[in-house]
Amino acid sequence: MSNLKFWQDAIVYQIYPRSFMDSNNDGIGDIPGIISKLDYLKELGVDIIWLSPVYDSPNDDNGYDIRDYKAIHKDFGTMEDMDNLILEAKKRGIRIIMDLVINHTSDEHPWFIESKNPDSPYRNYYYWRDKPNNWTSFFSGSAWTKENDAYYLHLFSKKQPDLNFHNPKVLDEVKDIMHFWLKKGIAGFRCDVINVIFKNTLDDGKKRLVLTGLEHYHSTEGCHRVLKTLRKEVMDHYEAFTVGETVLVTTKQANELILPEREELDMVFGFEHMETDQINNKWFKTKFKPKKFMRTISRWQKEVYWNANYLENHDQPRSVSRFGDDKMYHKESAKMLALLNLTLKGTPYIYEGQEIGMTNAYFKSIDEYEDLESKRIYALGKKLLFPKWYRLKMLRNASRDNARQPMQWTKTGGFTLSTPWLKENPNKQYINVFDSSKDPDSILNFYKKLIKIRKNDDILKKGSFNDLYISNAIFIYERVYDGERYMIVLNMSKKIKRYPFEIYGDLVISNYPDRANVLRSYEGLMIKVSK
Ligand code: ISL
Ligand code: CA
Repeated sequence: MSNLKFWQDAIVYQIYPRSFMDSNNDGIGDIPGIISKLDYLKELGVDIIWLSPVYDSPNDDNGYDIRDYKAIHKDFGTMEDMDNLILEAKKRGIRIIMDLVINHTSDEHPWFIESKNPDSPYRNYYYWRDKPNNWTSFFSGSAWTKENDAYYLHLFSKKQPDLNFHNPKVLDEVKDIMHFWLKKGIAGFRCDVINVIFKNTLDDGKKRLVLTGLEHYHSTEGCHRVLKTLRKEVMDHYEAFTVGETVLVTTKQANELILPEREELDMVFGFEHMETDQINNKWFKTKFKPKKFMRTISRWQKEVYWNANYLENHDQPRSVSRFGDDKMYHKESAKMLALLNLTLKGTPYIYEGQEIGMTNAYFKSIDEYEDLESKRIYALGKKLLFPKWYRLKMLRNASRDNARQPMQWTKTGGFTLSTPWLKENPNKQYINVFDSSKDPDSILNFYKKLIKIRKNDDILKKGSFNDLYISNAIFIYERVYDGERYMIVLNMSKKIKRYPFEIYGDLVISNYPDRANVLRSYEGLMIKVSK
């Protein structure tokens, strides 16, 4: 691989607009707020911003329930603000990709409102049936809700009815929406739950602990057909790319979506590495087992054509709390994870706040949570007679609100002057951008250094990946390009470990001030190995 596409040669930064920066002090992050922080992102080394949804929405699922695909939510600003963001970002050499949520709309979308009438031409935009099947929703409970005399399908909340991609008109609408945004100069889309958009049949599914019905809509041929059409009729006309959010895919299924000759998507977010600390589903977390995690990452590195490498997003707990130690080894482990994130083969994605080591929320009461999924699981747990302390523990470990607390800009928060929509983390006192930028030893400055190294480095950008050693704590891999070689050595535990073999070479970067003959707690280093 010699010439990289722009999206292969980029650092992507995900912004969750509600939580990033509030410019008008209503407690909700907004687009002018993002604009005010573009210089910060530029300095960090960001090339592409992925914006979680900013479209008009009743906010049942914080914007993943869209009421109007061509309008900006008033909380976030206006279309003029959005145009301005695209422009201001461009001035700084930063491109923007948007979230494309097409598996479902909001139940307040005019199409859905129309579709409630059985005679409407919009009826067939959704799945309306006389009787529900046995499918269950991603947010637990039945995937069907009754409205008047019929039921409609929703794989997510009942305010997120699924669109019917058997109807060619739906596909036309989607094309039109994509053209609308691409013409404005955005550089592509992150495609929400894209591998479940096409339902083969609405037959009952085989009973599963979670997601009964999955086999009827996961990675279907119909989905591949839709993606090929969107690629050919839309994406190919712009300098733009797509990254699919693809739940429950194997490496084989990932390749079937992204191999260049397939002409579908450009890369996908896999979930397998995010599922290595759970039993069955994310609410039942096990202790973090580095070995399983590293093996999974390694397999994706070796088998998938081009990876979208991420450790966090707006649905996942904070990585330093989950895979590191956010107390004793906060700095060390956050930096070690940065090394992992930024030295793998593929496009690195950084989630807002990850670069300063923001941690999980550690809320103590259900009233502090905002996320619909958290509230539903809490209520379901109650029905199942799970004790309260246990339900709170489930949320503490896995709630999506862990990632959604306001960005910590200063000691006092710096996100808003009024009450933020979701409680800020009191650790903003010492985990914040302002202090981090002044401390040469901070996580933030480590990210900056590492990003700078990566930007000018063909080994990291183009080199092959081989794992050399994986144990219960240690991950050693090499990146090789044109006869040159890096070894990346990570201790993913707090235990002090012996090197499994000697490594000679020059230290390029590490999270400790010097090299020792053992691997210290959460030590991570990259060594250029002599020829
Ligand atoms: O976090 C999850 C639920 O436990 C995931 O399964 C998540 O729902 C799944 O990855 C799909 O996520 C995407 O689509 C959802 C939206 O709520 C998420 O925020 C989005 O990332 C529905 O649009
Ligand atoms: Ca605001």
